[in-house]
Amino acid sequence: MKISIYNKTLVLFLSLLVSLLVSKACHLVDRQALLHFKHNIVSDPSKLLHSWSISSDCCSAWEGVVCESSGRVVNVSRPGLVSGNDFLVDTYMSGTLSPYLGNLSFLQLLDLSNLKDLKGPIPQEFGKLSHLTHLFLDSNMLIGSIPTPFRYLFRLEKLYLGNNYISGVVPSSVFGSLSSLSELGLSGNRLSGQIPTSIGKLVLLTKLDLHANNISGSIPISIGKLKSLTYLDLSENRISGRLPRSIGALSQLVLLYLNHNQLTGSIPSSISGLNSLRFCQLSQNKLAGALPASLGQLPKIDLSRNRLIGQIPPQLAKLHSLDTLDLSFNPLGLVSVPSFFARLKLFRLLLAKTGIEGLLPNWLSSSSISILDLSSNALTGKLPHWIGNMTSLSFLNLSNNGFHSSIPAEFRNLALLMDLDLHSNKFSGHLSSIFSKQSQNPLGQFNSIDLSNNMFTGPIDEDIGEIPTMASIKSLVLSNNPLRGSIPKSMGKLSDLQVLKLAHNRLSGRIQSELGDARKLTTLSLSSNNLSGNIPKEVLNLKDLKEFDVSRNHLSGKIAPHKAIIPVSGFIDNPGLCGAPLPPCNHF
Ligand SMILES: *[C@@H]1O[C@H](CO)[C@@H](O)[C@H](O)[C@H]1NC(C)=O
Ligand SMILES: *[C@@H]1O[C@H](CO)[C@@H](O)[C@H](O)[C@H]1NC(C)=O
Ligand SMILES: *[C@@H]1O[C@H](CO)[C@@H](O)[C@H](O)[C@H]1NC(C)=O
Ligand SMILES: *[C@@H]1O[C@H](CO)[C@@H](O)[C@H](O)[C@H]1NC(C)=O
Ligand SMILES: *[C@@H]1O[C@H](CO)[C@@H](O)[C@H](O)[C@H]1NC(C)=O
Ligand SMILES: *[C@H]1O[C@@H](CO)[C@H](O)[C@@H](O)[C@@H]1NC(C)=O
Repeated sequence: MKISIYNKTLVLFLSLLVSLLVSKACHLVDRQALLHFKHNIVSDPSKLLHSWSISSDCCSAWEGVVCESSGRVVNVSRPGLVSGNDFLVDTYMSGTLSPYLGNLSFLQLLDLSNLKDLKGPIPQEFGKLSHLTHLFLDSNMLIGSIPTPFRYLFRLEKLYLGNNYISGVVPSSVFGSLSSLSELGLSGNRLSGQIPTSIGKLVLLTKLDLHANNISGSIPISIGKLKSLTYLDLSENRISGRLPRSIGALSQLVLLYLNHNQLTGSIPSSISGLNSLRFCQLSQNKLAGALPASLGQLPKIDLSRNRLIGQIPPQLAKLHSLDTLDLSFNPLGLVSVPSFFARLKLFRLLLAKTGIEGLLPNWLSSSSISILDLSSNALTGKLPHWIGNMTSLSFLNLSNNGFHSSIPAEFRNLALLMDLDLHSNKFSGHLSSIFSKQSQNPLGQFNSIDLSNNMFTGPIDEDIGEIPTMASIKSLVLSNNPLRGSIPKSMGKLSDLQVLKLAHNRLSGRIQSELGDARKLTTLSLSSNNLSGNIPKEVLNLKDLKEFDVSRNHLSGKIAPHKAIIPVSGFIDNPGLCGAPLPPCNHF
């Protein structure tokens, strides 16, 4: 008895010793498979596979290869993007995926993600990798369809094939059998067809990302069986039909993105059961009917660009955590903004084209809204003096309304305002209250201003280029006003200005050569004014100039040689102007 136990222990010890000694000696089949993979890689600029040499052992010497003690390869990890605590390696690898990789019968993890340039199809042979738990091939240039033999990957837990050119349908048989799957990422491909009903069998799924494909059909009712789902992104597809009531059963759901589809019908009331929901996007669909009375405790509600009608449910007033409400572009017929909004602590309020009429609601004066979009409504009357009390404003869009007044002096108090769009109203008077607003810090410097299609008479402030709040403006659009005066010389000092549109005004005087100092200008539109003199070569030769239009003025002289390709239409109707692309000067 004793001896026998001793013998057994000895045998065990010896076999352990042997296994330790021979461990890490790479199995020939695995070695062959990896070498064949390397063979099919035609470019490896960062030498990710440099250590994979014939003369060394694949288990002990090859970077990114991990074996188990018997010498079988279990993990292969050579992604193109590796981030550590304070480093980030980003590289690529060109080539195709060798079918030999299918011979790595003990493989658990294959990570060839983010290599950017892996081409060709995913080999059918990958269906033989029956031990595979993790497959990451995302962010490459892979084509073809998802191989049907994937249905044999019973142990697969995470499958990421996103950002490739994978086409075809999402095979029903695959979904039906991958019962261990917890994360599935197929976004940014060219997948079409429907989401198979069999998806309901993936009960362990926590993350499902199919966004940015060409998926059609409706959302299967069986989706309600995915009780562990926390992340569901089906946005940017062509999914139609109604939102199934069963979606309300996904009580773990934190993120629900269904925006940019063709969903119809009303939003099911069951959606109020999504108690964990924090991020929800249903915008850009064809959702109709009334707004849901409850959307859980969402901090952000974006139902913009749908076909929703009716009033805003008063229950909304109880959403103390609501910071964003976007109902823009729905035929809501709101008439007025409900006054209970005053009690919400909103950061962003977007109600463009929702049928609001009349005066700007008074309660706004005491709100701390930062982003306000009430554009494309039927607001009228004056811009009130109390607008200056909305000192938290950073973005204001009141375009496409019927405001008719000058800009009150108090507008100067909007110290944080960066983007202002007042186009297509009947605003009149000076511009100084806008341009020379107060601002203590760079946070309040203007980024964009659009005052086009109004009745502003100006003139444009002579010192516009020296006003601190204008120092980093990128886009200034003042077209279609009766602006008088000249184009200030100081505009050349707006060193970040990319877009300057002053067309259809009554500006006179010369185009100053100093305008050429605004080095970042890409678009310069001065058409239909009363400008005279020649076109300074400094302006014509602005390095980034893409769009240039000085037509319909009184400019004269020879057009200086320039690199930008400017069509004739950009110069026409200036009686004194000549030279390419207009007819040569000696014709005059
Ligand atoms: C292989 O990868 C899996 C999944 O990331 C991991 O859990 C496992 O620890 C790895 N095995 C070895 C031996 O590194
Ligand atoms: C999307 O699928 C439809 C057919 O369902 C097809 O006509 C269309 O070309 C596809 N679009 C893309 C971008 O693949
Ligand atoms: C705007 O602010 C001024 C100064 O703080 C205050 O006197 C005035 O009552 C406020 N107006 C409104 C409408 O809240
Ligand atoms: C303001 O809203 C209109 C639509 O109502 C839109 O076209 C415009 O781009 C918006 N302006 C800005 C600066 O976003
Ligand atoms: C156009 O400018 C000239 C001076 O350059 C001026 O005499 C003339 O009155 C202006 N015409 C209009 C319509 O403003
Ligand atoms: C496994 O891979 C296939 C290609 O898919 C090869 O044809 C086989 O020769 C290879 N088998 C071995 C044992 O290396």
